[in-house]
Amino acid sequence: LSEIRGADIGKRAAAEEAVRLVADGMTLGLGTGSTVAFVLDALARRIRAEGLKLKGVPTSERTAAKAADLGIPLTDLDRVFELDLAIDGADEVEEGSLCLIKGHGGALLREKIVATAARRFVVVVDDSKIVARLGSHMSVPVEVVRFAHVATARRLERLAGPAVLRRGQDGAPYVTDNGNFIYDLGNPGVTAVPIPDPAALACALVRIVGVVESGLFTGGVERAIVGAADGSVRTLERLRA
Ligand code: A5P
Repeated sequence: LSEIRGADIGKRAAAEEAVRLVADGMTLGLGTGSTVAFVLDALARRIRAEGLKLKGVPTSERTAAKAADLGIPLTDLDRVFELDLAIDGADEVEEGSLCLIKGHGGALLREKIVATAARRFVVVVDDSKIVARLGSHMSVPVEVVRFAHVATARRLERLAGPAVLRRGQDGAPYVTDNGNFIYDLGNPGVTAVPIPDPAALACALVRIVGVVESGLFTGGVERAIVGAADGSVRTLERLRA
């Protein structure tokens, strides 16, 4: 198995396990990313096979488009205020606390709003995403309003080290579904400094004027379903805050 294929097998295995938690009549938060794409496929299969009546709230335009293509009925949080279950991917999952880094797919703000509206929040990942300490491999995405974003980035740098404006493949700044920019904080590929207190950093980040939200998710994850390259699945529970 190539490495990429192995990760895909793990993602699909985790996704299919998570979709077993879905019951008829549920309202669902639908995350964003390649692992969630497998969730949507599995959900569509269950809708077709079992005639489940479900409604999903997508966390991105990308997820909304794929769900609509697959025939998954959609709604929004202006109509449904509380969701039974949200399923989403992550970029890093800290073992024990189940704190997350999210947003490398650019959807962190809607993902956090949807996760917060859900009674149960389940994360699906392949095993490469599990770390002992958050920030071991990945930078922390922060969504920032465009107005005065360079000044906001300076404040981010004073708090947390290098802040790099995310760019698309065309070299232009990446713009989120909400019309904002993203700065990626820290340089884990080079410095790999784990975050000592993710909850404290998350609070400090959103106190900076101009910051909309950070990709640090601290608390609220019920379980992480982790798929391996051999197709096996294990479940991590939260052991500490
Ligand atoms: C989207 O903004 C992210 O939070 C995704 O959940 C994350 O990037 C995981 O994506 P993959 O499932 O593609 O790894």
